[in-house]
Amino acid sequence: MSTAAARTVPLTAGTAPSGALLHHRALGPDDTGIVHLGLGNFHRAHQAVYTAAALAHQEGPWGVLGVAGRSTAVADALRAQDLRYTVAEVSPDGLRCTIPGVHTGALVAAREPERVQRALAAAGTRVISLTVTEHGYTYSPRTGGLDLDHPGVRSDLGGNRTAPHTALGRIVRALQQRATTHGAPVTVLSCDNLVGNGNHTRRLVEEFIAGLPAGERDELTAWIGAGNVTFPNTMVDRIVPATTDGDRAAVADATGVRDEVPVPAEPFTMWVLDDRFAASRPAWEAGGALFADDVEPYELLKVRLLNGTHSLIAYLGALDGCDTIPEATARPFVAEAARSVLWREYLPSLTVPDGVDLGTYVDRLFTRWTNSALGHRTRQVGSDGSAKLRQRIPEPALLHLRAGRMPHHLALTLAAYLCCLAPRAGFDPGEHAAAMTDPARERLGTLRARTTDGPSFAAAVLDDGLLGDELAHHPHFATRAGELIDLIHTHGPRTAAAEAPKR
Ligand code: CS2
Repeated sequence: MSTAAARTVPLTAGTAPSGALLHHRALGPDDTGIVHLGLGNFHRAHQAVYTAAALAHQEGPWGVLGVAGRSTAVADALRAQDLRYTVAEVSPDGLRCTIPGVHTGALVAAREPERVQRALAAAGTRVISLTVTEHGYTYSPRTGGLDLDHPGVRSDLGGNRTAPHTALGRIVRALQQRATTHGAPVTVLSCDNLVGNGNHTRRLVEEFIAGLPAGERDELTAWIGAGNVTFPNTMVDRIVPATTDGDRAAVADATGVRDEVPVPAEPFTMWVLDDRFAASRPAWEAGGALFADDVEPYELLKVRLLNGTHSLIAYLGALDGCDTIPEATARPFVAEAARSVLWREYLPSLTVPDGVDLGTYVDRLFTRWTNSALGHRTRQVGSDGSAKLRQRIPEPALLHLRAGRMPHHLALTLAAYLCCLAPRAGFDPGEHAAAMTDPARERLGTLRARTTDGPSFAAAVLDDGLLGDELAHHPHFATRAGELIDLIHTHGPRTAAAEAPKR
């Protein structure tokens, strides 16, 4: 639990950002050892910073080639800036600007797919890492397995080798290329908030391979099975909002240089990994990364206590008119609901890892959520709930339901999500809920239109597989969520939250 060592840029205009470079040797394309899928803010304020600390500690072939999926904006801006950008650590004490300086290229998969595939398959690439968000794994919420109905998956399995549309397709085609050419081993490193993210990625890769023609399938399966590819589990943590014009201006003020793509981030950062690398790795521990024998307890702690509670804060806050997470957490009814879901419903579903002091961890979560200088928005955390909630709600909810207890605040999380995304006619969830993006929005609207009240809507959503198969077999959970939906519609989120039993 630490931040990478870095210099602090004084908050005076005119300071050259090069004064804050975390890693000093200029890297070129030949230094690429990591190809990272997902060039978003999280990667640039997390793995890139740890890699910079590792390289500052010990030189090695660990430059990062960043690959955006479709969006060209970040990649083009980075190219125009010599692949440099600022990480602006935002806290109530001010701004601390650093430049990781670890990227060796920035590509866009949809625009230059051959270059991306070549890089993924290159013998010098020893790690393929990913931050493609929960949604980017193209898995079916119902089964947890590969979504064979996804148009991108269908196309990628249907022989689209050179320009795959999905992250899974890109990885599998590259593994095939590696297996049939140089055979150099590689680590596939998921850095997304999926429980058992390495195991889950491995399962999806295997399911993708199972869809290939027999000859290709068997050869690749044998090569992977021989230990040439590993899929370590990781727990990643750092709150990283989207960049605003205000961030660009603040960074320009602090450093004297205009950066089009700075990344605001909280000071806190944490990374816990399985040390199962097929072809070595950077010395990320130099940046504070922790290598543990069993990462799962850390993942559950983080995905449930932080991410799960975060979702409830975002949906209740948005429904109550809050633009930001700090604003929402400052509302007593939201903080109360957050404490209840965290202590009473998420916590009993996990084992706290040795060495983590729970009280300190939870206090720190609330401090992080109330970092108002950061301006993390409810619409950001609330977006893609259909992929996120599948990771957060079902297992803890089932644990309580099987023990004969109703997890009211997990039901409230689902209810608030559904009111944000598919409100009943005549109910205005507000601009922040309206701005949430979610691939399931249309589907939820259709289900809402087919049903008459909250309980029948919630039941239809669960039957549809939003939270997996099993929760649909507990109809009283849908009924409880549905009652809370109706309460939100008639009396608002405060009344609904007050209805749920207090801690
Ligand atoms: C958030 C996460 O958007 C979300 O769902 O809960 O992005 C959260 O900020 C990070 O996981 C913190 O590490």
